[in-house]
Amino acid sequence: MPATISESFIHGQRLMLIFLVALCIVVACVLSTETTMPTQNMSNKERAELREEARDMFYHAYNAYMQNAYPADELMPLSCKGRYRGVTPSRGDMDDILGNFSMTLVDTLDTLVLLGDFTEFEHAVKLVIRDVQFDSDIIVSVFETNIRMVGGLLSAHILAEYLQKHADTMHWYKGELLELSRELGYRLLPAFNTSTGIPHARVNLRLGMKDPMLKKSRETCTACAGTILLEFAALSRLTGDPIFEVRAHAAMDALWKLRHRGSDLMGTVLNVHSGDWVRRDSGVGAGIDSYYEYLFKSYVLLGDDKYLARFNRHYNAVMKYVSEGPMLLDVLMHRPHAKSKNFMDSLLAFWPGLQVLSGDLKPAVQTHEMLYQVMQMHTFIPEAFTVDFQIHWGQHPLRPEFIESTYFLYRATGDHHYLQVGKKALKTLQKYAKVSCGYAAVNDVRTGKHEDRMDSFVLSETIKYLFLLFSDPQDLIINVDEFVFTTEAHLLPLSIAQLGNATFSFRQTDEHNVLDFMRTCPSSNKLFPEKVRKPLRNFITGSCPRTTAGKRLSALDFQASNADHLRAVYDMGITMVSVGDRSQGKAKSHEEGEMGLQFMQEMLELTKMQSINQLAQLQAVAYATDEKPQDWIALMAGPSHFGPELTGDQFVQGELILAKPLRACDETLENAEEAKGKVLVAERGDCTFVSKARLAQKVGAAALIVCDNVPGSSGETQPMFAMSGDGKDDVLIPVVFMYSMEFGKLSAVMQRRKQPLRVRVMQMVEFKRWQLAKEQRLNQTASVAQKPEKEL
Ligand code: DMJ
Repeated sequence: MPATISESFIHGQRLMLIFLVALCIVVACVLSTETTMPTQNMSNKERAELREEARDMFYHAYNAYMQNAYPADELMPLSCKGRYRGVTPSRGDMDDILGNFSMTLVDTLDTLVLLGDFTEFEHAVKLVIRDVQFDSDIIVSVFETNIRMVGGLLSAHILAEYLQKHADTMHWYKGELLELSRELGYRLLPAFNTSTGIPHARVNLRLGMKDPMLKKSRETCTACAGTILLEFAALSRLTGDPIFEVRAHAAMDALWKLRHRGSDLMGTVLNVHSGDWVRRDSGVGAGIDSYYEYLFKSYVLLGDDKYLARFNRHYNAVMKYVSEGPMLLDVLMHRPHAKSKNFMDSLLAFWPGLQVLSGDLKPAVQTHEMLYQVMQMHTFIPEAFTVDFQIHWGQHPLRPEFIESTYFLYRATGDHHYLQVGKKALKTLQKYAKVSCGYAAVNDVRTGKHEDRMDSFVLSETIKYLFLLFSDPQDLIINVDEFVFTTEAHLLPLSIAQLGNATFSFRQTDEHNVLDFMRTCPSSNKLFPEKVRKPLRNFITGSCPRTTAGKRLSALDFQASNADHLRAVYDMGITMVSVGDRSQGKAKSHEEGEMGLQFMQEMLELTKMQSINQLAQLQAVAYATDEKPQDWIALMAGPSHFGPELTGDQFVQGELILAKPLRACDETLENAEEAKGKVLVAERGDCTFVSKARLAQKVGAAALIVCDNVPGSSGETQPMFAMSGDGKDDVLIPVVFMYSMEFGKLSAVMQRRKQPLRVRVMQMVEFKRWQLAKEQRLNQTASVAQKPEKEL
């Protein structure tokens, strides 16, 4: 039976009700029983063995690189040779990380010190000084060159001086690595000559921006522009040349101005000249991740309060709009109530680690747990996965983010669960990624097929975090709590702040508002700045204020942007999750559990109002059957961020036709002629939503419906989302998305009919209004005729 609009709307309400009732049951259960999760403790012996196994992993990969690839940037572990820019076949944009500057060795230097291998460190530093040069006619990524090369050189310089002082070694060293990093910094600077101060994404190491290939350079990502400050501030403070820090602060200031003033969210891609957003999707993963990380860590490293205030503003926004229970789903910065994607990317796995550092432990634990489930399900965390943990993109380049978060969670909690998680990650790498010549990326986690690729972060981050996880801090050669880890896990000492900053005077800015501190966790001014910048673990324990019993939070007062409210709600045993989510909250105490029940009651009331909002975003694909041609039935569909928005009484009506081939990714369609003026259906996959839309438009279709390619998916059980575009404004036909179950209904009707099926694409709320108006008209007619009321 096809669901009518009222049915599906009511069904949606019912699901919400079931969800809320289920939560109430969860709350009720914890009022009577206290459940504990058994954690298998790990013996010191086993932990030490795992540490040694991590060390062996390091040398297996490092020796493979040094013996078969050096001085290349990367090792190709399957062909067991080096990857050189311009020599090895190009992989397109991906190769922008390569500058023929021995990237893997530079990126790895500080790991050698952490492992206590001073001999090899000294040897490697000598090699870098002898071999690495930057005067190449090569275009590189500013972001990657900064985090891997500048960061690697700086960290190695700092540690070389540290060893001179504390280990009585390397007395020959005279700051050559710092000189190299200064030179590289100068080569990156031309990228900052933009009207906004936000750097270009790429620069030519020799020609700066004068390379003709860079003439059209316009777009960069938020993370690309916002992940410069730690390295550039260190560079300025160590060399005494303020230019680097000045430029990096200016870029951060310019980015901050581009936030959406209503939501406090940022997009992911922008135009460096105009400051216009090109992609307004906003999450915590790809394209934006380390921007948030650098706001927080810039505060920790430099002690400048404005970065904490900014971080807090964004953090509140993320927790309000992006975070849904353990999930983190992109929204649009200017329409934050609409999800813009129904999948998450693996880069967001760094977020729990950042939450730990900022003191918000509970959501960190939850998201980490969700990621662990994904990992257990697919062996590795795939590059992208859906809300029901299906694979969206199956690649896995041995990324560090999940292990990084595991490390910080272990340091914060001491919970051996995280050691077990780390063990699982380590053994998985050994079993599925280790090859005779290093560690190979996984091309698809479903097949386990390898790729001829070992990114430099495997040595500089993935294995480093594993080694740290299984090491006792007191056994390490340096006190890691005196350092900030950059996004590439390079170590920058907190003492850098004491070197002073010649670049700007400290000032109170309007955005530096006491409220920003109070609304977030940690929330006490007293904690800052000394304790934050001391041992990291000290500012995690007990730093978050909790709503005290007695001051009950009512659902009407509840604001999802208020971190204290969120925590109070968690403490009542309520986890804010989407329908279908498996996680659950656990009340802190009996009283708080009761408050949770009351809160849920109020939420039921508010839900009615929220449904109205959700309905406004929804699109409809409506049709009438042969049997009842007057009775239109609407199936729910999702909107797109490209193409015209159908509002008010606007709609597009036409015959339904399936694209041939169904994916509609080719130059044209086999049935292009037939598709003219009709509502075309194309299946999701193989190419972007917007390219299908362009093809539909090209063949003259009146509208496009993209149907999902995941069997069994439905808007009744998973959040509807809006399809992302690519920032261009050239699609002029409406485009909507239907999950498989809803489209299945349409396709069944289509197949039953002998005649073509005509559909109407419109806003769901308008459909609802249209139906109500029809009902009212019929009612009036019925009452005028004084006939008994009939079901319509
Ligand atoms: C690393 O180069 C850095 O951690 C960066 O911030 C994100 N991507 C990779 C690892 O996945």
